[in-house]
Parts: sequence; C-alpha cells; structure tokens
Amino acid sequence: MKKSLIALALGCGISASSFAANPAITHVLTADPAAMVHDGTVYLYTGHDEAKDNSTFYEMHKWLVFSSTDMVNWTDHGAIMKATDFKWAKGDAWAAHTVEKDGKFYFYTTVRHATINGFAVGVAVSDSPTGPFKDALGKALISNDMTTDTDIDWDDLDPAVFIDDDGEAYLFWGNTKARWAKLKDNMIELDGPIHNIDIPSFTEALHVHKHGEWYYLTYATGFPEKTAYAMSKSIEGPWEYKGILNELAGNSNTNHQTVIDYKGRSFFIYHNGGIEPDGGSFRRSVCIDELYYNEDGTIKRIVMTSEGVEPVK
Ligand code: FUB
Repeated sequence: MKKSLIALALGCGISASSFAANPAITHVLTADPAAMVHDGTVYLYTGHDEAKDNSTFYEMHKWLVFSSTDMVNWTDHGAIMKATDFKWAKGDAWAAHTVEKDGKFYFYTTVRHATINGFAVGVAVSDSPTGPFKDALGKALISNDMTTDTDIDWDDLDPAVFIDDDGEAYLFWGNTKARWAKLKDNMIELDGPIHNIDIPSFTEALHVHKHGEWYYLTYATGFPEKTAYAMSKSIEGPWEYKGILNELAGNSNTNHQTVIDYKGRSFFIYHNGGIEPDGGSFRRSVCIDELYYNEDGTIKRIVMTSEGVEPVK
C-alpha cells in the first residue's frame, strides 16, 4: 500500500509509513524543513506549499510540524501557526526554525511585514514542541530597515538559531548577505550588533550545527540552488569554505536543508519537487538522506535517494 493511502486510511491528521522513501512525507506538500531533537523524538517543522499546479510563485500561509522516533514513520501534528498570527505581518509563511531553551520552544520564522517594506523575522513561543505557538515579541525581531546594505527587500529571511554548549544563542539569517547576531538570554532580543559572514556564492537557507569539535554552516548556493558548507572551530567564525554538499534537488529551484544527529546517525533533510504527479519549485516535498562525515570532519557529498533512509533503531 502506498504511504499516502496509509495516511488517508488513518485520517484525523495522523500520517504514518511502514517503509522509507523520498519524498518522506507524501500526504501534504512540505517545504523548508527544520528539525529539532527533543527528549528522544525528532520534531520536523516545515512550511506548507499550497500553490496550484503551474503556479509561478509560492503560496504559503502556515507552518506544520511532524514527529518521529525512527526517521521513517512520521506523525502529523497539523499546523502550529499561520503567518498572520503575527499581527504586524501580512503573510508569506516562509522558512523557519525551532529551538528549545529552559523548557520553552522558540519558533523563528520568515514573514512579509505589513508596514515595513520587505521580509522580516518573527519569533513565537510555546510550552510544547507541537505548539500552539504565539508571537513572543509583538513586533518583528528583524525587519528590512535594520539591514540597509542590499537593494533587495527579501534579504532578511530564513532564520536559524544555534544554542552553543555554554547556553549562548545565535541567530543566523539572510538572502545574498549571510548575517548573524547574538540573542539575549530571553531569546527574543538581539544582544549586540548584526554581523555579515564572508562565504562564497551565498543565496539563502543558512543553518548551523555542531558535530564533535566542529561547527558547520550549510547554505543554499547559486540559483537554482545547490547546498554548500563551511566549517569553523568557533561559532563566530571565520568560516572555511568546504565546497558543495548537495547537488540540485530534482525539479525544484530551491533545496532548503537542515542537518541533525539522531541515535548515532546523521541526517540531511531537504526538499525537492519530486512528488508525483505535479511537484515542482512551488509544490515541494521534504526528503531525508544519510549524511556521513570523513575522519577529518569534512562531510561526504550527499547522495539523494528515492529509497530514503533505513529506520533508526
Ligand atoms: O519557501 C520560500 C523560500 O524558498 C524559503 O524562504 C527559501 O529558503 C526557499 O526555500
């Protein structure tokens, strides 16, 4: 039985699959994955592509969350928030990222600002990883008027937060300019200036993870996008460019990625337009493949598969 049929059979917004495949989620269109491991469970946050077939731009109103304990069977917890739940925003639920701090879950996300031209970063909070999430600040954390070094109004998108081993939190974001700033302990205010990061051919989708002694900065490069990465021994850089990590994602001009370690294995989670029969750049689906490190800490090129990953035990 196909995974989508199993999902329909289960109903009630719950989906499950008994075997792996890519795309990993097939009963709803999912884009811009961000994953968080909490209390032994993986929570996968995604945008929701709602564009019709043949659309030429995104239609995205809300964000979704799924959970799994084996990276193959995913439970659908439904929508956690919509873009206009931020009263100062007018829409466009683009890429987001969730982290946990002191028992609260902070959801950093991209929306289009209602009164300040361009995209902005909002922050919402919840007591549960599956929400509901509420605006934590009542205004944008980052708006386009705070970053005036580009001519475009979409340079403040795709937030990702990294909490270091010492509890300090860092916000990364940007399009064409890669940016970071420290966050205060309350997670909803910047703690110091906005810095630019010097990395080649940066497009968007900054994401930071740590594995062993190394910090890794992965990001979308070029357009259509591939994924590139850089490494550093410090969260504040400098970052050493290490090349292409993932090639063009089939049938999609974006390739937005997240990386996690889970139960002794490492995973590269991204989207492509591979869902049948009408996937594409604005009808995307999340995929999951293995990620392998070399002994020197560099990462092997991702092999995108149709088969997906073996279940984690
Ligand atoms: O989903 C809308 C935009 O497409 C995201 O913000 C980018 O990362 C790209 O995936």
